Amino acid sequence: MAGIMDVSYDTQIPNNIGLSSDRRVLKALEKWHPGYIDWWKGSGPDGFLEDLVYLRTAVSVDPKGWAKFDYVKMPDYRWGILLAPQVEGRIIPCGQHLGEPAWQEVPGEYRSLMRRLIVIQGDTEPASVEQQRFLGKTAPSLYDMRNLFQVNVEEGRHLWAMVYLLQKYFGADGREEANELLKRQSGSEEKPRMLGAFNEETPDWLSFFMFTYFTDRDGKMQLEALAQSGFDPLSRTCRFMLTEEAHHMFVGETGVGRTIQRTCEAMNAAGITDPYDIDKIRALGVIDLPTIRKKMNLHYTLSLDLFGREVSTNAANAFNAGIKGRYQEVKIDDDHQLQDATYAVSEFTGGQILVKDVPALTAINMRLRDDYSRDAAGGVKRWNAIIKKHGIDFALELPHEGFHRKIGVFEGAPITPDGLVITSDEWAARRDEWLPSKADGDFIQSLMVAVHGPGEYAGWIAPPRVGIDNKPGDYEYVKLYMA
Ligand code: BYC
Ligand code: FE
Ligand code: FE
Repeated sequence: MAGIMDVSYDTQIPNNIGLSSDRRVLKALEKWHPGYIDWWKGSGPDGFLEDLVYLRTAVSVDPKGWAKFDYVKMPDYRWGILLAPQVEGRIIPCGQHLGEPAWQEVPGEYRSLMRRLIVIQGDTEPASVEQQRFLGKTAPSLYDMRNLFQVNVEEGRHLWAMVYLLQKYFGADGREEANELLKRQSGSEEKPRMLGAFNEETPDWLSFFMFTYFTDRDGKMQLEALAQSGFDPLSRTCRFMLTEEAHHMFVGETGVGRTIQRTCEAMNAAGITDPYDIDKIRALGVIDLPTIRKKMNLHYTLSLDLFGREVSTNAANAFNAGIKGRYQEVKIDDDHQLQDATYAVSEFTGGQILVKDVPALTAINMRLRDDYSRDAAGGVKRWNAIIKKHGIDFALELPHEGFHRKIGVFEGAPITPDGLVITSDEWAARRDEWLPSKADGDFIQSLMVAVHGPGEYAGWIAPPRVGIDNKPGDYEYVKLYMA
């Protein structure tokens, strides 16, 4: 029997929002659909349009079992509109409307602020697919290839999620924004994506894993903040997206972990104890730990920039309006309006790093970023445990907030990963100690060879401990189409 949590497949667009009886929105989405498919074919995974990929598709929004797995050609994937169930009597959890019933329509006064946040969120989703476009060709295994494509189709679905909100609640300008989301392109000179990190390259698989660990985690935190929105359809949309996001970060954490593990195993087998004996380690066909650290430094700092400025009136306005909450807003024990509260924020003045208390309302971005850093530290600890288990004297540590920043108080500041202020000349001279150099990139690129045998893995990465959907080690996660 179909329940309220079930997804209906009676229209071209699977949904749990009764789309078949909302003709206006159904029509608008059906009109947008061909452009989306064109975008997928032209900007999504390069090649692989005919291959059968073992993907999960949502059949319910019940957290206990929402997915089914099956072989699908990616252009035939059923991208749908899925909202978490409405919570009876939900109230606005923060800001000046605290305690009022959550909005089911967009209040006129907040329309443009709300639209802007939805557009920014929507823009990142296709951007990430574009950034990962060429990775399928060098997948280190069919297992990894399938995970890449799973992440890609779900980021595509996240675009649908935002486009639904634009089409349903924002009329003509929403429709216009929905079309624009298919026109901007990651890395484009004329029409780039909106946020910095989404115009960077994802040139190799270690970058992909770092991206899904660090940048998808920004996605998690921003979605958590939007899940607290007083605009209930946005909240429900983001709550379901978060259940998908967990897998993206799993792919990142285990991908980096397996890379580290393989490096440590190879070092042990060759009797190499010095992690800085880079030439010898690279000769084993694995990625040395210092280079892995540089990749981590890069992706973590690019992701910190995604939280915006430490002190932001935009963020204060969004919180005060009840459009965006804090991480786990309803569990925080305070007035949820931040009338007198303060929050500690770093400043960089006269070449010195100082910490200052500012009104908490203006430090909403900073607080979310701090929650992010705590969340991101968990996996780093688990990566270090792998290194330790192999008896190698090396540890990863997230760099100082002032290192390599392009947004906020530390923009362009010459600060080391340890938080030391140095001269700009010294920073430039030492850059390649801390961030991937051209030579590092070339070396990693040299390891990026496709491995297509079921159960086989490229030499630089360890196999996963368990399969997807409990499948055995030699499962054929992608059935490659031979033209
Ligand atoms: N790049 O007051 P501020 C994801 C702009 S990831 C370029 O601090 P605000 C995903 C800013 O727009 C999550 N520009 O800004 C992950 C503002 O411009 P205006 C994506 C930037 O608004 C992996 C000005 O600088 N979702 O889902 O407080 C794979 C002043 O800054 C940047 C969201 O981000 C930047 N990094 O904070 C797939 C949620 N940072 O207004 C998907 C929605 C700032 O002066 N977005 N600027 O012209 C927001 O909540 C906020 O807009 C931001 C920025 C947190 C991004
Ligand atoms: Fe996403
Ligand atoms: Fe994601």
